[in-house]
Amino acid sequence: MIIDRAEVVVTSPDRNFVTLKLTTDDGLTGLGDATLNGRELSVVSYLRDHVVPLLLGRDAARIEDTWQFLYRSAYWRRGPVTMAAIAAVDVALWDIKAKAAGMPLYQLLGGACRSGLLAYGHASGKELPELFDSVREHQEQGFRAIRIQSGVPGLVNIYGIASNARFEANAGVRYDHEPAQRGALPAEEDWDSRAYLRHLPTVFEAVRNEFGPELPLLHDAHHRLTPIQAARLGRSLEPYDLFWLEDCTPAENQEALRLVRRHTVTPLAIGEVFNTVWDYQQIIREQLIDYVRSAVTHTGGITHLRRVLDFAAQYQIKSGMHGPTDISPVGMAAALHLGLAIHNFGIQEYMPHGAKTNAVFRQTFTWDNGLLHPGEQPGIGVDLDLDEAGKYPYAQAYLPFNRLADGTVHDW
Ligand code: GCO
Ligand code: MG
Repeated sequence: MIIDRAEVVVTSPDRNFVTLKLTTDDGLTGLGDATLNGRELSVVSYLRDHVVPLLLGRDAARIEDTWQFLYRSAYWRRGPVTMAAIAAVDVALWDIKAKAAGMPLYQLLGGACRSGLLAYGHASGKELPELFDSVREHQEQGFRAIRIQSGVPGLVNIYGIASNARFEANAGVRYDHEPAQRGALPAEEDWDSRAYLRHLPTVFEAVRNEFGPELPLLHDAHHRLTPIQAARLGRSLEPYDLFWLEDCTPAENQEALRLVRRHTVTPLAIGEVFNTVWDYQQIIREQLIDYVRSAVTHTGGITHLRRVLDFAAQYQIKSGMHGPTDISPVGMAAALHLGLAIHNFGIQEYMPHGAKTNAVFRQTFTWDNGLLHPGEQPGIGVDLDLDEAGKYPYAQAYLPFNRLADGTVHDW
């Protein structure tokens, strides 16, 4: 099992994806997702220019050693580009090892802890009727937990709201919410925290009145609030019994969450932009969160995210892995194997990909009665069709950014 080929494949079926494909001298192949939304080519360069030359000739069986070598020998540690590149290598090696063992990856990780993974989908609407329709559509698709994002009076373009117009202008595909847009410049969105804080509790009240008390509801504040605003939001949403409130503050200031926690019992989820266990050190040890949002793709792969989740488990903190459309089917498959095997699984975010993406990445996962399962094919269960991938060259795309009414740039 010597690595003798390493290819970095960039394809843009419905959006950009970066995939690492490793091939061993005995013909086994492994895939890893290295997609970093809006900054894809930096990871391509990191892999092609600096990592691929180090992989050729290495023993593919030595996953932990390769992880430590890539992390420690670079000297410049952590960061989204580095950790996405290491994640891609790590997942590709786990894929190869599981194929060599003739097992689906979750078996190699210790076997299933449950029959399937509870997943949540994204309902959104500018106004309540549109939002209610979106919730109903998700229930019809089988979702048993639903994220709620709503328009805010006075704001025109805001995070989390699906828009047909946007996708006609983009790839012609309507995802529930896909923020990155093709083009030479990032789109500008609007923000006003006071208007949002006034409006959101009324939305949750209306949704609870319409759909009853049982449906698990989630919400993403997308890093926009100050600690005291986040505390107020958490408290004002308590009557509506959220499954979680996500990214209430820009949590690279881990201490901010002490203040939020002091004021609210709404469960908190954080971490989709984190990439190592060090980003979680204080908030896990001090029990300032309830769910870890990191994706396998952005957190150093199966090897490192498992370490984060094992640390979290000591504090009854659960997984809530990031699963938007910018996590490729390869990254999603890795998440499903890990989620099935760990004891402290909480919930999996699930935004289905478009038809073109599914033709590039052929998958074995199943979606049944609100539960995801990675399937039984040896490895992670994804095959990359290089002919299909070749049809869709990279297209420049950016995530949007926010400005306040007076023109100040705000956290997006
Ligand atoms: C989520 C996320 C996404 C991100 C996107 C950025 O909770 O799913 O916040 O919507 O904005 O993944 O690339
Ligand atoms: Mg989020």
